[in-house]
Formats: sequence, structure tokens, C-alpha cells
Amino acid sequence: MPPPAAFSVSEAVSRTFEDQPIVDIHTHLYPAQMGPLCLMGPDELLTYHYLKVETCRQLPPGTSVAQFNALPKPRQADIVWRALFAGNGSPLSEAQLGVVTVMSSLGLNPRADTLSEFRALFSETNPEDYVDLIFRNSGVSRVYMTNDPLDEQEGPVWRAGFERDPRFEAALRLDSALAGWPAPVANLRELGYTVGNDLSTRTIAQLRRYLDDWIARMNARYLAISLPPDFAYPSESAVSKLLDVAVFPTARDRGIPAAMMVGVRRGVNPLLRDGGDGIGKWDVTFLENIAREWPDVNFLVTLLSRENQHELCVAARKFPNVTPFGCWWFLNNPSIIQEVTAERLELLGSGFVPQHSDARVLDQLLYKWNHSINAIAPVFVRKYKALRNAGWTLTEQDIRNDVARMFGGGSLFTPNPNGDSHP
Ligand code: RAT
Ligand code: ZN
Repeated sequence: MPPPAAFSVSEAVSRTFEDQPIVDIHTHLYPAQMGPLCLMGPDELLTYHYLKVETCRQLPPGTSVAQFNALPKPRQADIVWRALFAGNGSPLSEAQLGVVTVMSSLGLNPRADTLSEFRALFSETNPEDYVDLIFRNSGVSRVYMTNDPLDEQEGPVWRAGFERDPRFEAALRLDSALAGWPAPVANLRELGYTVGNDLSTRTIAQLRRYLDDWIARMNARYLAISLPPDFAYPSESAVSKLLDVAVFPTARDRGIPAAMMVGVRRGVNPLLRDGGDGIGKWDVTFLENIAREWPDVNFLVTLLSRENQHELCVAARKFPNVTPFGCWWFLNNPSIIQEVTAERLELLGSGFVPQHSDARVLDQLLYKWNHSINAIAPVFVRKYKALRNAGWTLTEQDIRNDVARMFGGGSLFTPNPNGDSHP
């Protein structure tokens, strides 16, 4: 059989990424039906905590961080705009460049003096149409939310019930139910789960009831928790024990993954609120302990420290139940995405999920995926060229299959036989 005609690998990779609907496995986005939780438009975009942190490095003279935080959102957005976009210096940081990409993709002038054109576009578009516009222009087909029944804003929305936009899948986030035990006790009791301060049999049974109830109610596709760099397993810490007696058994019994996001030091500068968290390196031995102890649980793992990335790949080689995902938060920058993606391809082939957006504001889908794919595509091109040079008769369909497996939701998220349940 004659060899297939040679085709341009870089063109095939670009075509593939253009055509592939993206499934975003970790965001903080909510559908329009969840009311004020659904953040979109210029004021939300400009007050993203990544940008507020950058603005706080150059606030107008006489304005303290506390004063800035106390201002109404549109005023904060104006200050961010003046400091980072309409002032001195080009918007070069990743978060700044992101706003430029978003505005250009909406047909707006990113060099405008004010946000008025952007605000006019947003206020003239009804919320459902805006959501459709962003999904259409970003190439994203589905997103996973970060859902917390104990959140004082989110909990009542779930309890009241709503018709869910099927593009938004649920993930049950466990930080508020587990971290700093017994701190969560009062909130869990308020929802009717009669847990106590001690980790008694009754407390554990009630916690498992909480997980089962909310997985069912939200149709949660995975469980997730973020953990600090000093998290040890096994250990005497309450969180390690709670994972063992409640979370991991539930993930196993329900057949859903447990996502662990490790390496965040919360509140390093509390004045900066959401932007005040820091970073630390984890001891990946603890991941090995977990994966060995729970072979029937699929662990989706993302680590915040760049120094941990190679060790994570090696751990995933040892344990097929460990799937690295995304370039999380401070790693979500093109230079690091390229390095981490190349390392993962070399050590794991296509057995990982290269990226998630972590978007909090819907408009961010327009830049986070565009920037990530621009960083990832050349890494894929190099790899496919090497594969072809090594003698593999590469086809465009090979590339399409790999990209679909890695960016299209993956086998970890096989469609639920019951379809999308509505709360
Ligand atoms: O990236 C972020 O926006 C962080 O503030 C966190 O939300 C982080 O992604 C997390 O899920 O804890
Ligand atoms: Zn997140």
C-alpha cells in the first residue's frame, strides 16, 4: 500500500484544535439560572482576583487595599482599568493579556479610555444570549462547576431548585465540609446532618449521607478538595481521616473520581481576599500512599507548585488510578504550560488531562482556552513531527483521536446513563 500523502502537521494540529469541542473539567462558573452566582461582563471580568492583585501593587496614591475592596464593583473595575490598561505600561501579564483577548474577540477596542463600550454591549445583551455567545466563540461545549451546598449563596439556590443548562456539570467541592474540622460542624448540622465534633461512627455516617445526598441532588460527576502543602497521608489530621472514612469510600462506591488539588496556602495575605493565597511544594509520597491504599478510586490530581510537576508524572506512571490534570492557577501561564505539557507527554503519552480553565467569569473562557491552546499546540506539533520522523505513518485522524481523548472530557467522565438530572 502506498504511504498516505504527507500533510502539514502544524496545519493538522491547528485544524484539530479548531474543531474539537472543549470540555473544561474545573471552573468556578455557574449557569444563568443560578442568578447572581453567574458572573459575566466587564465589571466582573475586570475585578477578577488575579487582576485585583496586580492593581493592588499600584493603587492610586492615598488608596489602601482595604479602601479599594470596600468600593462598589464598577468603581473597582474602573480603577483596575486605569491602572492596568489605560495607564502607563502595556498589559503584559497573563491576566492582563487575557482581558485584551476577550475584548478583541467581542469586537471591542481594548485600547479604549473607559469601559463604557464594553458595558453597553453587555447591558444590551440578555444573559442567556451572552452565555450562548461566549460558549460559541470560545469553542467550549461543557464546563464543570465547583459546587458547595454549604456556601451561603449557593446552598439556597440548590435547595430551591432550578432548571439547569446542560452545558454546566456539577462537581461537589468538599473544602467547606472537611477543612479545619470541627469548624464545618455547625453548618452541616444546619443542613440536617447531625455530625459531632468527634469523628464518631455517627459523625462518619452523617458525613457519608451528606456526600450521597448531594452527589444525587446535583448529579455530581466528581468530588473535589483543595489541600495545603503540609497535607500528610496517612496521618492523625482530621482531614486525612475524613478522606479515608468518608470521601474515598464514597468515590469508590459511587464510581466517581476524587479530585485532589494540593499545594495552596490559604490567606498568606488576607487583605487580598481571594487573591491572597500562596503556594507550597507537597511531598508526593503522600499521593503514592493514597493511590496504593485506594486502587479502586480514580484520582484526578493537580498540584500547584511547579517543583512538583515531574514527581506527579512519575507517581502517575506507578499508579494508573492517578490522572494529572490541568496547569492550575499560578501554573496557568504559557511558559509553564508548555514545559508541563511536554513533560507529561513524554512520561505519560496521552494519559492526562492537559488543561482546565479555572474561569470564574464566563467571559474568561474566551481567553483562557485560546491562550492555553496557543501554548499547547506547538508542543503537540513537535511531538507529532518526532513521531513521524521516527517512522510512524501519522494520519490527521490519529491527531484528532488523541486531542478528543485529552480535551473532550475523557473516559473518566463517561456520560451518565440517567442523562443530566435536574435538581
Ligand atoms: O484559581 C483560582 O481562582 C483560585 O482562587 C482557586 O479558586 C482555585 O482554583 C481553587 O479551586 O481552589
Ligand atoms: Zn479553582
